[in-house]
Amino acid sequence: EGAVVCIGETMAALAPAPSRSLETAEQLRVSVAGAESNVAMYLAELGVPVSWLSALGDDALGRRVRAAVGAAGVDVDGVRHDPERPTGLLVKEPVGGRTRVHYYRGNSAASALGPEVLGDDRLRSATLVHLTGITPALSPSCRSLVSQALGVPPGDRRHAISFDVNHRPALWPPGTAATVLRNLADRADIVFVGLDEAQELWDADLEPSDVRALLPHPRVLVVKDGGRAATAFGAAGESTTVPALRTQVVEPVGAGDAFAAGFLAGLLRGGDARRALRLGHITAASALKVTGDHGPLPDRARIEELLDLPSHEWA
Ligand code: KDG
Repeated sequence: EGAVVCIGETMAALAPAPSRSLETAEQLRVSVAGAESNVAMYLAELGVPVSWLSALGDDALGRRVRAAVGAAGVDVDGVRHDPERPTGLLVKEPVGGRTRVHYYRGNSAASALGPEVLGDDRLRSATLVHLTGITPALSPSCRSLVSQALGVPPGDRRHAISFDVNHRPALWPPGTAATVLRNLADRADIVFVGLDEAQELWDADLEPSDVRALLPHPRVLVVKDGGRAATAFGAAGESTTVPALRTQVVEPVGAGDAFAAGFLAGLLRGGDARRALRLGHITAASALKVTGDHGPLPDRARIEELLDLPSHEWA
């Protein structure tokens, strides 16, 4: 099992307690929000060696983010602190049972990342590089980073590339996002996309198998149908569907990242699609139970027990 490298922006996040309003709350909880570092943190917790490459401000929030990601067991030695640009900030606003997200990330340190990141030594020894569709929305240099990484044909790559579509409508216009994200996703080896996200981006009537028709090239395509199920489409036309675990949902933010980490850890351990999907659901459940992006995983013995359950006892 080789190392994973996750690349992307992480911000400091501020949020009132779940039932409090942003307009009146006297205290805000500080946490760390970044899709790729979430994946890295969960991978580390699942025992996969992983580094995170990014840029942060040379500021208190940047040091805080770095420390939090590092404390989860992720190698953060390749993260730069930019003296010119600040760490990005995300503010969560609870509105009618949902969470609205406000970004303060224009001209952040990470928005100045570019293809030079791909020269980091860690990529030479990596088995897998994880990217998301958030990065190409951040700036032209960030978009070049992702398109250069995916510009090398799969057969010529040193490492596999996983790509979570992660459409963030607040970051770019839907028309641009639809084309760019489809082209990038179709060049990755492993792709994650939500069914609702695919419907918003590409066509309101899509079924999971239609998403495969739109993205035919990835060796593995995972279509996640919210709290219901996830389906993995393989290279030989096969597909495997595993229902989600029934869990109480406190806040869904971060669950997609947790799912991706669990699925990737399952594959890297040599598991088949069914075990990888199960580990995805188990990891996602721990993110669903908390307001932050990151909740505690069940212990290893419990995880093994869940992975080995006969199908009729699962979910
Ligand atoms: O993926 C869950 C959040 O942490 C994530 O949405 C924050 O990276 C983030 C973004 O850009 O939205």
